[in-house]
Amino acid sequence: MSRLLEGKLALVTGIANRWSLAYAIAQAFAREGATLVLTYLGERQKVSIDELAPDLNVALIHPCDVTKDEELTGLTSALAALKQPLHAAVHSLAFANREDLARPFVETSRAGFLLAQDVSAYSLVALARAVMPAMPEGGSISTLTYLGSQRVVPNYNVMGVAKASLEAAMRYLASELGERNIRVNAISAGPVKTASARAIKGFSGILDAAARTPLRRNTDPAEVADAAVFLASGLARGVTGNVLFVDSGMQIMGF
Ligand code: IMJ
Repeated sequence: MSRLLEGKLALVTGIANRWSLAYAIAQAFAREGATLVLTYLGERQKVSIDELAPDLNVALIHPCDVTKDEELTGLTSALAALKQPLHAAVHSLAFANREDLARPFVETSRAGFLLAQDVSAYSLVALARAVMPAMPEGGSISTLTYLGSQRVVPNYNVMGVAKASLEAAMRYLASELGERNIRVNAISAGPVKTASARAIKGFSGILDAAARTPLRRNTDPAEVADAAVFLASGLARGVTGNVLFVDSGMQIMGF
């Protein structure tokens, strides 16, 4: 059986722990034959990644704080040192201050707003610029987004604005990088109980909405991961600038 990512090198950011969507994506990429470059933020994530990496097919584990320009140029250098073309990159990163996901949106501070934009949206632009030199043969950049970018989801608040910005950035990048045969897309995942979601008050109520989705179930990280495999693979060679919903169909419902 041939595998969809055989012989490809893929960068996966945002593995915080075994529940991360990025980890499900890394597992699916490895299953499909990809060699991986993983980035992490801070010592706690490094410990997690070192534990998970042996099951993947990892060529490099590299620190990367996307709010620091020098860490992104460091990533560019580390990719160049591998001396093999990069075919895919996955951006699976977001952060907002906890209090901005709990109090009224109108209370959002300037600093909190800018922090969410920096980590969750601008980082896609910065990451795209950092990986471009390693993609001489073209490639695929995918990011993770959420319905809260287009609709009001209780408490999503400043992250909803950041995801709207992320999706728009994805389209502008798709438009510009197309001439290099680099495709840029977003996957809009339904609610999944990751570390980023568990921290949210009322999250189990959100999961109960699964009963009203067309597929009558919650989103499985493996479903998101298989969509990421598709976008990174040649099967998606004509797909760029899209938001692909992997959400049991929740997005189409009006009640
Ligand atoms: C997050 C907040 C409110 C509602 C939410 C979420 N729903 C879902 C999420 C319904 C599914 C998770 N999600 C899609 C996110 O993008 C989460 C981002 C996030 C989470 C945290 C928690 C801990 C923290 N900062 C965060 N920043 C971003 O301190």
